[in-house]
Amino acid sequence: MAEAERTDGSARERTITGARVVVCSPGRNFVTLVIETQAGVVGIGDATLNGRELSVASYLTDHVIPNLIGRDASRIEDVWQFLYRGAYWRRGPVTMSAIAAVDTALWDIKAKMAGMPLYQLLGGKSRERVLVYGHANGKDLEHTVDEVLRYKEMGYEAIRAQSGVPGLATAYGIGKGDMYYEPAGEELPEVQEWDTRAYMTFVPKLFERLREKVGPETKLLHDAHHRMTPQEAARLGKSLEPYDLFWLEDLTPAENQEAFRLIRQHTTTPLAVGEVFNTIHDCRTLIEEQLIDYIRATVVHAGGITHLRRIADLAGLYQVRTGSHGATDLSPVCMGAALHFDSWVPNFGIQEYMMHTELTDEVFPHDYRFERGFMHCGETPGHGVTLDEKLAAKHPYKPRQLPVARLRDGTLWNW
Ligand code: GCO
Ligand code: MG
Repeated sequence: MAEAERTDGSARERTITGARVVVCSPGRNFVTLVIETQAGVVGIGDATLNGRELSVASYLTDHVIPNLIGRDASRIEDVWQFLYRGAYWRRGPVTMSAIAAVDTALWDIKAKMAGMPLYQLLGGKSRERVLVYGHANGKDLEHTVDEVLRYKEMGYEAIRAQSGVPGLATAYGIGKGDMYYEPAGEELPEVQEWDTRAYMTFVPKLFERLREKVGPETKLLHDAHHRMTPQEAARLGKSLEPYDLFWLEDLTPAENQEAFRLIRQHTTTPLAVGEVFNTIHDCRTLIEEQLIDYIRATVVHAGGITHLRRIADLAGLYQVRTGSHGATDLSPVCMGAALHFDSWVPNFGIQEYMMHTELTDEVFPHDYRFERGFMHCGETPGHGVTLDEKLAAKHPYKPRQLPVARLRDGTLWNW
């Protein structure tokens, strides 16, 4: 019998009877929250925070789950408010990822009980398919050009290009293998060298060549990964204007949102920010002053569907569009939920899509699919992603941390 059919919809049936955290490592670490109800309907949420997985797992197990047992799973908003306000200590990546996991699991349960795919509960589809961008990463300029052309062959209409920089041993975004990029490689952080000048001299050359090769149609994106000062960021944006980028991402850290005023005054290159944001407060000024074009907050790190929707609605007032983070360190559970969100959200821009490994896809069976540059969420009730716990148990947690960056003189910089 299907889960939805077992439910009689009464309050007793909706009671949360159990919840547990599953940490597994099918190629990389993932944290998943599983919530069970009296009716037997189960929902899951992603709680993965790259390099800090066990902190979220512990926050969930020690402080969140005891508060969930006995509650009505249908009261998503009230549970969200309880976990956010009720903790007294607000915001932060660990807390907000934990809240996101609960929120995603509860939306999954509600949609399953309603017998509907999640996008229907959000208000139905605003589009037929979800535009995604893939990652073309090369060790040098020529290799990156080849990779971009390879992604174009695969049907991508939007491609992010990252390249090794002459004179720098490592650069953000350059993976070891061919298809799968994963930055968290070592038990203790790998130290990578950084030189802004070398980078800023090189990047315009890369995009000049890329634009020549791909023509005017392909949407090209680039991630600067927080390395510039605001003034350098402004100059980089200006120097890339002739190559008509879809966006330039994370030019400078955004704890100080006002820093973007300077960048914005000097360049018309579209700006994207937000993968490390947890709440609407992290981007309020950026949005209200129209200092960015795309907000990259995501389901798992920004408090779940419930909170991401608030961010997107604020952004919509200012013609800022969504462009959610979708790296491999966000599990397929997050991707599934994000695709339902993307299918609904009126001010959708683009979705980042990095393929998970085959093993990850086996541990998290799902009904979303990629087709010639676009993703499609499925029609299964819920968000359409499940967890094979038996298989997950065969791939236990492995300690891994993200790299750090240092300038040539040894100064610690932003990775
Ligand atoms: C992106 C991101 C990622 C992050 C990673 C950190 O734009 O996809 O910058 O690659 O570096 O998610 O865990
Ligand atoms: Mg990024």
